[in-house]
Amino acid sequence: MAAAVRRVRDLARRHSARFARAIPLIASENLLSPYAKELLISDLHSRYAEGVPGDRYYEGNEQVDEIENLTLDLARRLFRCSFADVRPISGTVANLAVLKALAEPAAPVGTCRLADGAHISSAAFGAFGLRGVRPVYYAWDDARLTVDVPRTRAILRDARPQLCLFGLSLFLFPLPIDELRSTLEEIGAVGWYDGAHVLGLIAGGEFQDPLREGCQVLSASTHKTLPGPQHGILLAETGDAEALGRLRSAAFPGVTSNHHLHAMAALAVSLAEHLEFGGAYARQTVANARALAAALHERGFDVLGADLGFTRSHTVAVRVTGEGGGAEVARRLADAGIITNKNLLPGDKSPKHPGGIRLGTPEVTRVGMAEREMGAIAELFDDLLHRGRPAEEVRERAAELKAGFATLRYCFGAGEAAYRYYDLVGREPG
Ligand code: DSN
Repeated sequence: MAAAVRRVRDLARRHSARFARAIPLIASENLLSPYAKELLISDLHSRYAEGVPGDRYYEGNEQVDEIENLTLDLARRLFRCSFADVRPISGTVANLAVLKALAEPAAPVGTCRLADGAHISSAAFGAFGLRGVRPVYYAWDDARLTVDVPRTRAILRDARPQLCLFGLSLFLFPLPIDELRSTLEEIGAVGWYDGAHVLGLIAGGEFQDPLREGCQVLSASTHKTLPGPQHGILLAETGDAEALGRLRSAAFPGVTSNHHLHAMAALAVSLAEHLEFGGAYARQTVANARALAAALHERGFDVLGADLGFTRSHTVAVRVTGEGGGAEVARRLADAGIITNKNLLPGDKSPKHPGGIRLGTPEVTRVGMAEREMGAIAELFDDLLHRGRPAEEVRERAAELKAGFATLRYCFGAGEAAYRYYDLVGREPG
Protein backbone atom coordinates (compact mmCIF):
# COMPACT_ATOMS: atom_id res chain seq x y z
CA MET A 1 0.00 0.00 0.00
CA ALA A 2 2.94 2.29 0.58
CA ALA A 3 3.47 2.08 -3.18
CA ALA A 4 -0.01 3.51 -3.78
CA VAL A 5 0.70 6.33 -1.33
CA ARG A 6 4.01 7.07 -3.03
CA ARG A 7 2.33 6.95 -6.42
CA VAL A 8 -0.43 9.43 -5.61
CA ARG A 9 2.06 11.79 -3.96
CA ASP A 10 4.31 11.54 -6.95
CA LEU A 11 1.41 12.25 -9.31
CA ALA A 12 0.40 15.29 -7.28
CA ARG A 13 4.02 16.50 -7.34
CA ARG A 14 4.21 16.04 -11.11
CA HIS A 15 0.88 17.81 -11.51
CA SER A 16 2.18 20.83 -9.56
CA ALA A 17 5.45 20.87 -11.48
CA ARG A 18 3.54 20.75 -14.75
CA PHE A 19 1.33 23.69 -13.77
CA ALA A 20 4.33 25.66 -12.54
CA ARG A 21 5.68 25.53 -16.11
CA ALA A 22 2.33 26.04 -17.86
CA ILE A 23 0.14 28.97 -18.83
CA PRO A 24 -3.18 28.10 -17.13
CA LEU A 25 -6.07 29.87 -18.84
CA ILE A 26 -9.10 28.04 -17.44
CA ALA A 27 -11.65 30.77 -16.68
CA SER A 28 -12.97 28.97 -13.58
CA GLU A 29 -9.63 28.32 -11.87
CA ASN A 30 -7.39 30.34 -9.61
CA LEU A 31 -4.66 30.04 -6.98
CA LEU A 32 -5.08 30.25 -3.21
CA SER A 33 -3.01 32.61 -1.10
CA PRO A 34 -0.56 30.99 1.35
CA TYR A 35 -2.59 32.05 4.40
CA ALA A 36 -5.80 30.58 2.97
CA LYS A 37 -4.06 27.41 1.79
CA GLU A 38 -2.59 26.62 5.20
CA LEU A 39 -6.07 26.48 6.70
CA LEU A 40 -7.02 23.66 4.34
CA ILE A 41 -4.71 21.32 6.24
CA SER A 42 -5.59 22.66 9.70
CA ASP A 43 -7.44 20.56 12.30
CA LEU A 44 -10.65 22.27 11.17
CA HIS A 45 -10.64 19.72 8.37
CA SER A 46 -11.29 16.93 10.87
CA ARG A 47 -14.35 18.44 12.57
CA TYR A 48 -18.11 18.70 12.29
CA ALA A 49 -20.21 21.77 13.04
CA GLU A 50 -23.76 21.16 11.89
CA GLY A 51 -26.14 23.98 12.71
CA VAL A 52 -25.42 27.68 13.13
CA PRO A 53 -22.95 29.53 15.36
CA GLY A 54 -24.14 29.23 18.97
CA ASP A 55 -26.57 26.40 18.15
CA ARG A 56 -24.59 23.33 17.10
CA TYR A 57 -25.21 19.61 17.20
CA TYR A 58 -21.61 18.97 18.33
CA GLU A 59 -19.40 20.15 21.18
CA GLY A 60 -16.01 21.75 20.62
CA ASN A 61 -17.22 24.39 18.16
CA GLU A 62 -16.40 27.62 20.01
CA GLN A 63 -13.58 28.63 17.65
CA VAL A 64 -15.53 27.39 14.64
CA ASP A 65 -18.44 29.61 15.67
CA GLU A 66 -16.19 32.63 15.79
CA ILE A 67 -14.63 31.76 12.42
CA GLU A 68 -18.07 31.35 10.86
CA ASN A 69 -19.32 34.65 12.27
CA LEU A 70 -16.19 36.36 10.99
CA THR A 71 -16.61 34.79 7.53
CA LEU A 72 -20.23 35.94 7.41
CA ASP A 73 -19.28 39.49 8.44
CA LEU A 74 -16.57 39.66 5.79
CA ALA A 75 -18.95 38.34 3.12
CA ARG A 76 -21.65 40.87 3.99
CA ARG A 77 -19.08 43.69 3.95
CA LEU A 78 -17.48 42.67 0.67
CA PHE A 79 -20.80 42.27 -1.15
CA ARG A 80 -22.62 45.06 0.71
CA CYS A 81 -25.60 42.93 1.67
CA SER A 82 -27.43 41.97 4.83
CA PHE A 83 -27.58 38.17 4.39
CA ALA A 84 -24.84 35.60 3.84
CA ASP A 85 -24.65 31.85 4.32
CA VAL A 86 -21.28 30.15 3.88
CA ARG A 87 -22.40 26.56 4.38
CA PRO A 88 -22.89 25.43 0.75
CA ILE A 89 -19.77 23.49 -0.13
CA SER A 90 -19.75 24.44 -3.81
CA GLY A 91 -21.47 26.67 -6.34
CA THR A 92 -23.69 23.87 -7.60
CA VAL A 93 -24.69 23.02 -4.03
CA ALA A 94 -25.51 26.70 -3.46
CA ASN A 95 -27.67 26.59 -6.59
CA LEU A 96 -29.48 23.51 -5.32
CA ALA A 97 -30.15 25.35 -2.05
CA VAL A 98 -31.73 28.26 -3.92
CA LEU A 99 -33.89 25.93 -5.99
CA LYS A 100 -34.99 24.04 -2.88
CA ALA A 101 -35.81 27.26 -1.03
CA LEU A 102 -37.45 29.26 -3.80
CA ALA A 103 -38.99 26.87 -6.35
CA GLU A 104 -41.36 23.95 -6.06
CA PRO A 105 -40.95 20.88 -8.29
CA ALA A 106 -42.48 21.43 -11.75
CA ALA A 107 -42.38 25.21 -11.34
CA PRO A 108 -41.14 27.29 -14.30
CA VAL A 109 -37.74 28.90 -13.64
CA GLY A 110 -36.17 31.43 -16.00
CA THR A 111 -32.62 30.86 -17.25
CA CYS A 112 -30.29 31.00 -20.25
CA ARG A 113 -29.67 28.02 -22.52
CA LEU A 114 -26.49 25.96 -22.14
CA ALA A 115 -25.61 26.80 -25.73
CA ASP A 116 -25.71 30.50 -24.82
CA GLY A 117 -23.28 29.88 -21.96
CA ALA A 118 -25.41 28.80 -18.99
CA HIS A 119 -23.94 26.56 -16.29
CA ILE A 120 -24.96 22.89 -16.16
CA SER A 121 -27.03 23.74 -13.05
CA SER A 122 -29.70 24.89 -15.53
CA ALA A 123 -29.80 21.55 -17.33
CA ALA A 124 -32.26 18.69 -16.96
CA PHE A 125 -29.23 16.55 -16.04
CA GLY A 126 -28.10 19.16 -13.48
CA ALA A 127 -29.60 21.00 -10.50
CA PHE A 128 -32.76 22.03 -12.38
CA GLY A 129 -33.45 18.38 -13.16
CA LEU A 130 -32.73 17.29 -9.58
CA ARG A 131 -35.27 19.76 -8.23
CA GLY A 132 -37.61 18.88 -11.12
CA VAL A 133 -38.19 22.48 -12.19
CA ARG A 134 -39.03 23.44 -15.74
CA PRO A 135 -36.60 25.82 -17.49
CA VAL A 136 -38.05 28.86 -19.24
CA TYR A 137 -35.34 29.99 -21.62
CA TYR A 138 -34.57 33.64 -22.20
CA ALA A 139 -34.05 34.84 -25.76
CA TRP A 140 -30.42 35.47 -26.71
CA ASP A 141 -29.07 38.42 -28.64
CA ASP A 142 -26.26 37.06 -30.83
CA ALA A 143 -25.05 40.53 -31.74
CA ARG A 144 -24.77 41.82 -28.15
CA LEU A 145 -23.78 38.44 -26.69
CA THR A 146 -26.28 38.80 -23.87
CA VAL A 147 -29.97 38.25 -23.14
CA ASP A 148 -32.33 39.89 -25.63
CA VAL A 149 -34.48 42.20 -23.51
CA PRO A 150 -37.66 42.78 -25.60
CA ARG A 151 -38.10 39.13 -26.55
CA THR A 152 -37.31 37.96 -23.02
CA ARG A 153 -39.88 40.37 -21.57
CA ALA A 154 -42.51 38.68 -23.72
CA ILE A 155 -41.34 35.20 -22.70
CA LEU A 156 -41.46 36.12 -19.00
CA ARG A 157 -44.94 37.68 -19.26
CA ASP A 158 -46.18 34.55 -20.95
CA ALA A 159 -44.57 31.88 -18.70
CA ARG A 160 -44.59 33.93 -15.44
CA PRO A 161 -41.73 32.09 -13.66
CA GLN A 162 -41.54 33.04 -9.98
CA LEU A 163 -37.76 32.56 -9.95
CA CYS A 164 -35.45 33.92 -12.65
CA LEU A 165 -31.80 32.88 -12.79
CA PHE A 166 -29.18 35.13 -14.34
CA GLY A 167 -25.69 33.74 -14.68
CA LEU A 168 -23.33 32.10 -17.16
CA SER A 169 -20.25 29.95 -17.37
CA LEU A 170 -19.24 31.70 -20.57
CA PHE A 171 -19.72 35.13 -19.07
CA LEU A 172 -18.42 37.81 -21.42
CA PHE A 173 -20.84 40.68 -20.80
CA PRO A 174 -23.16 41.74 -17.96
CA LEU A 175 -26.72 40.46 -18.16
CA PRO A 176 -29.48 43.08 -18.53
CA ILE A 177 -31.09 42.56 -15.13
CA ASP A 178 -31.66 46.27 -14.63
CA GLU A 179 -33.55 46.42 -17.92
CA LEU A 180 -35.66 43.39 -16.97
CA ARG A 181 -36.23 44.51 -13.39
CA SER A 182 -39.66 46.05 -14.06
CA THR A 183 -40.82 42.85 -15.78
CA LEU A 184 -39.61 40.74 -12.85
CA GLU A 185 -41.54 43.04 -10.51
CA GLU A 186 -44.62 42.91 -12.73
CA ILE A 187 -44.76 39.09 -12.66
CA GLY A 188 -43.64 38.88 -9.00
CA ALA A 189 -40.46 36.91 -9.75
CA VAL A 190 -37.41 36.68 -7.49
CA GLY A 191 -34.22 37.63 -9.34
CA TRP A 192 -31.42 35.13 -8.69
CA TYR A 193 -27.86 35.66 -9.90
CA ASP A 194 -25.31 32.87 -10.23
CA GLY A 195 -22.14 34.91 -9.82
CA ALA A 196 -19.66 32.03 -9.64
CA HIS A 197 -17.53 33.20 -12.54
CA VAL A 198 -17.60 36.90 -11.84
CA LEU A 199 -17.74 36.98 -8.04
CA GLY A 200 -14.32 38.59 -7.59
CA LEU A 201 -15.10 41.12 -10.33
CA ILE A 202 -18.41 42.07 -8.69
CA ALA A 203 -16.65 42.52 -5.36
CA GLY A 204 -13.87 44.48 -7.04
CA GLY A 205 -16.39 46.83 -8.69
CA GLU A 206 -15.49 45.70 -12.22
CA PHE A 207 -18.68 43.98 -13.36
CA GLN A 208 -22.38 44.46 -12.78
CA ASP A 209 -23.73 44.65 -9.23
CA PRO A 210 -26.65 42.19 -9.27
CA LEU A 211 -27.96 42.85 -5.77
CA ARG A 212 -28.38 46.53 -6.70
CA GLU A 213 -29.77 45.85 -10.20
CA GLY A 214 -32.82 43.72 -9.48
CA CYS A 215 -31.66 40.39 -8.05
CA GLN A 216 -32.43 39.52 -4.45
CA VAL A 217 -30.30 36.37 -4.22
CA LEU A 218 -26.73 35.68 -5.34
CA SER A 219 -25.22 32.20 -5.30
CA ALA A 220 -21.65 31.37 -6.24
CA SER A 221 -18.61 29.22 -5.91
CA THR A 222 -15.68 30.97 -4.29
CA HIS A 223 -12.62 29.94 -6.29
CA LYS A 224 -12.83 31.59 -9.70
CA THR A 225 -12.34 35.36 -10.02
CA LEU A 226 -12.66 35.41 -6.25
CA PRO A 227 -9.38 33.61 -5.56
CA GLY A 228 -10.66 31.58 -2.61
CA PRO A 229 -10.95 27.91 -1.68
CA GLN A 230 -13.28 25.47 -3.45
CA HIS A 231 -16.50 26.30 -1.60
CA GLY A 232 -19.89 27.94 -2.09
CA ILE A 233 -21.73 30.99 -0.82
CA LEU A 234 -25.24 32.42 -0.67
CA LEU A 235 -25.79 36.18 -0.44
CA ALA A 236 -29.06 38.05 -0.39
CA GLU A 237 -30.63 41.45 -0.05
CA THR A 238 -34.36 41.17 0.54
CA GLY A 239 -36.92 42.14 3.14
CA ASP A 240 -38.55 38.71 2.79
CA ALA A 241 -37.54 37.14 6.11
CA GLU A 242 -39.47 33.98 5.34
CA ALA A 243 -37.49 33.43 2.12
CA LEU A 244 -34.24 33.96 4.03
CA GLY A 245 -35.33 31.33 6.55
CA ARG A 246 -35.99 28.90 3.70
CA LEU A 247 -32.57 29.66 2.20
CA ARG A 248 -30.92 28.95 5.56
CA SER A 249 -32.67 25.64 6.03
CA ALA A 250 -32.05 24.70 2.40
CA ALA A 251 -28.30 25.26 2.99
CA PHE A 252 -28.51 23.07 6.12
CA PRO A 253 -29.95 20.50 6.49
CA GLY A 254 -31.22 20.67 2.90
CA VAL A 255 -28.10 20.30 0.79
CA THR A 256 -25.23 19.97 3.25
CA SER A 257 -24.47 18.14 6.44
CA ASN A 258 -21.04 19.43 7.40
CA HIS A 259 -19.87 22.55 5.65
CA HIS A 260 -16.12 21.86 5.31
CA LEU A 261 -14.84 24.05 8.11
CA HIS A 262 -11.29 24.20 6.77
CA ALA A 263 -12.57 25.62 3.48
CA MET A 264 -14.82 28.08 5.31
CA ALA A 265 -11.82 29.36 7.30
CA ALA A 266 -9.80 29.66 4.10
CA LEU A 267 -12.71 31.58 2.62
CA ALA A 268 -12.55 34.08 5.49
CA VAL A 269 -8.92 34.77 4.57
CA SER A 270 -9.75 35.12 0.89
CA LEU A 271 -12.64 37.52 1.60
CA ALA A 272 -10.41 39.64 3.85
CA GLU A 273 -7.71 39.66 1.17
CA HIS A 274 -10.23 40.65 -1.49
CA LEU A 275 -11.39 43.57 0.65
CA GLU A 276 -7.77 44.73 0.61
CA PHE A 277 -6.56 43.77 -2.87
CA GLY A 278 -9.71 42.88 -4.84
CA GLY A 279 -10.18 46.19 -6.64
CA ALA A 280 -6.70 46.17 -8.18
CA TYR A 281 -6.89 42.45 -8.93
CA ALA A 282 -10.29 42.69 -10.64
CA ARG A 283 -9.17 45.68 -12.75
CA GLN A 284 -6.05 43.88 -13.98
CA THR A 285 -7.93 40.62 -14.60
CA VAL A 286 -10.39 42.35 -16.92
CA ALA A 287 -7.67 44.46 -18.55
CA ASN A 288 -5.71 41.27 -19.23
CA ALA A 289 -8.73 39.53 -20.76
CA ARG A 290 -9.32 42.44 -23.09
CA ALA A 291 -5.63 42.60 -23.99
CA LEU A 292 -5.46 38.86 -24.67
CA ALA A 293 -8.60 39.02 -26.83
CA ALA A 294 -7.27 41.98 -28.83
CA ALA A 295 -3.87 40.34 -29.31
CA LEU A 296 -5.46 37.12 -30.56
CA HIS A 297 -7.79 39.06 -32.86
CA GLU A 298 -4.81 40.94 -34.34
CA ARG A 299 -3.24 37.57 -35.11
CA GLY A 300 -6.25 36.42 -37.10
CA PHE A 301 -8.19 34.49 -34.45
CA ASP A 302 -11.99 34.66 -34.53
CA VAL A 303 -12.52 36.17 -31.08
CA LEU A 304 -16.16 36.64 -30.10
CA GLY A 305 -17.38 40.17 -29.44
CA ALA A 306 -14.92 41.98 -31.71
CA ASP A 307 -17.46 44.83 -32.18
CA LEU A 308 -18.12 45.02 -28.46
CA GLY A 309 -14.59 45.28 -27.08
CA PHE A 310 -14.41 41.44 -26.85
CA THR A 311 -15.27 41.09 -23.17
CA ARG A 312 -16.08 42.96 -19.97
CA SER A 313 -15.05 40.06 -17.74
CA HIS A 314 -12.14 37.69 -17.14
CA THR A 315 -13.22 35.49 -20.05
CA VAL A 316 -12.41 35.37 -23.75
CA ALA A 317 -14.18 33.12 -26.25
CA VAL A 318 -12.50 32.12 -29.50
CA ARG A 319 -14.21 30.28 -32.34
CA VAL A 320 -11.62 27.82 -33.62
CA THR A 321 -13.53 25.88 -36.24
CA GLY A 322 -10.91 27.07 -38.76
CA GLU A 323 -8.10 25.72 -36.57
CA GLY A 324 -9.63 22.24 -36.10
CA GLY A 325 -12.48 22.76 -33.60
CA GLY A 326 -12.61 23.23 -29.83
CA ALA A 327 -11.61 19.71 -28.76
CA GLU A 328 -8.65 19.45 -31.11
CA VAL A 329 -7.35 22.95 -30.41
CA ALA A 330 -7.65 22.62 -26.61
CA ARG A 331 -5.73 19.33 -26.78
CA ARG A 332 -2.97 20.80 -28.95
CA LEU A 333 -2.65 23.83 -26.68
CA ALA A 334 -2.39 21.60 -23.59
CA ASP A 335 0.33 19.63 -25.33
CA ALA A 336 2.16 22.93 -25.75
CA GLY A 337 1.76 23.89 -22.08
CA ILE A 338 -1.26 26.19 -22.46
CA ILE A 339 -4.24 24.93 -20.47
CA THR A 340 -7.71 25.86 -21.81
CA ASN A 341 -11.04 24.11 -22.35
CA LYS A 342 -13.19 23.38 -25.36
CA ASN A 343 -16.45 25.27 -25.16
CA LEU A 344 -19.82 25.39 -26.86
CA LEU A 345 -20.38 28.77 -28.44
CA PRO A 346 -23.65 30.42 -29.46
CA GLY A 347 -24.58 29.07 -32.89
CA ASP A 348 -22.80 25.71 -32.51
CA LYS A 349 -24.77 22.98 -34.21
CA SER A 350 -23.89 20.04 -31.95
CA PRO A 351 -23.08 19.97 -28.23
CA LYS A 352 -20.73 17.08 -29.05
CA HIS A 353 -18.57 19.30 -31.26
CA PRO A 354 -17.86 22.59 -29.48
CA GLY A 355 -16.66 25.14 -31.98
CA GLY A 356 -14.69 27.18 -29.51
CA ILE A 357 -12.27 27.44 -26.67
CA ARG A 358 -12.80 29.47 -23.50
CA LEU A 359 -9.87 31.39 -22.04
CA GLY A 360 -9.67 33.12 -18.68
CA THR A 361 -7.17 35.43 -17.05
CA PRO A 362 -7.77 34.92 -13.28
CA GLU A 363 -4.72 32.75 -12.70
CA VAL A 364 -2.18 34.47 -14.94
CA THR A 365 -3.19 37.79 -13.36
CA ARG A 366 -2.80 36.30 -9.90
CA VAL A 367 0.87 35.58 -10.61
CA GLY A 368 1.47 39.12 -11.82
CA MET A 369 1.11 38.95 -15.60
CA ALA A 370 -0.13 42.09 -17.34
CA GLU A 371 -0.98 43.31 -20.85
CA ARG A 372 2.55 42.71 -22.19
CA GLU A 373 2.43 39.03 -21.26
CA MET A 374 -1.01 38.71 -22.88
CA GLY A 375 0.65 39.68 -26.16
CA ALA A 376 3.33 37.05 -25.58
CA ILE A 377 0.67 34.38 -24.91
CA ALA A 378 -1.20 35.33 -28.10
CA GLU A 379 2.10 34.96 -29.97
CA LEU A 380 2.40 31.38 -28.65
CA PHE A 381 -1.15 30.63 -29.87
CA ASP A 382 -0.29 32.04 -33.27
CA ASP A 383 2.97 30.12 -33.58
CA LEU A 384 1.36 26.83 -32.59
CA LEU A 385 -1.97 27.07 -34.39
CA HIS A 386 -1.23 29.25 -37.42
CA ARG A 387 2.49 28.96 -38.09
CA GLY A 388 2.93 25.25 -37.42
CA ARG A 389 5.66 25.58 -34.79
CA PRO A 390 6.14 22.28 -32.92
CA ALA A 391 4.43 21.77 -29.56
CA GLU A 392 7.76 21.08 -27.78
CA GLU A 393 9.16 24.45 -28.86
CA VAL A 394 6.01 26.33 -27.77
CA ARG A 395 5.96 24.41 -24.49
CA GLU A 396 9.53 25.50 -23.73
CA ARG A 397 8.71 29.13 -24.54
CA ALA A 398 5.57 28.96 -22.37
CA ALA A 399 7.71 27.66 -19.49
CA GLU A 400 10.27 30.44 -20.01
CA LEU A 401 7.52 33.05 -19.90
CA LYS A 402 6.01 31.48 -16.80
CA ALA A 403 9.37 31.30 -15.02
CA GLY A 404 9.21 35.06 -14.54
CA PHE A 405 5.87 34.72 -12.73
CA ALA A 406 6.39 32.06 -10.10
CA THR A 407 4.94 33.90 -7.11
CA LEU A 408 1.52 35.06 -5.97
CA ARG A 409 0.24 38.64 -6.03
CA TYR A 410 -2.81 40.46 -4.64
CA CYS A 411 -2.76 38.72 -1.25
CA PHE A 412 -1.09 38.80 2.14
CA GLY A 413 2.13 36.85 1.82
CA ALA A 414 2.48 37.97 -1.81
CA GLY A 415 5.78 36.85 -3.23
CA GLU A 416 5.44 33.28 -1.95
CA ALA A 417 5.69 30.45 -4.46
CA ALA A 418 2.50 29.99 -6.45
CA TYR A 419 2.80 26.21 -6.91
CA ARG A 420 4.24 24.75 -3.73
CA TYR A 421 2.89 21.26 -3.43
CA TYR A 422 5.91 19.62 -4.96
CA ASP A 423 8.08 21.29 -2.31
CA LEU A 424 5.83 20.11 0.49
CA VAL A 425 5.81 16.40 -0.29
CA GLY A 426 9.47 15.65 0.23
CA ARG A 427 8.87 12.83 2.75
CA GLU A 428 8.04 9.36 1.48
CA PRO A 429 6.20 6.57 3.35
CA GLY A 430 7.83 3.34 4.54
N1 DSN B 1 -17.09 23.98 -14.23
C1 DSN B 1 -17.09 25.40 -14.02
C2 DSN B 1 -16.65 26.13 -15.23
O1 DSN B 1 -15.60 25.78 -15.74
O2 DSN B 1 -17.30 27.05 -15.69
C3 DSN B 1 -18.35 25.88 -13.50
O3 DSN B 1 -18.76 25.11 -12.42
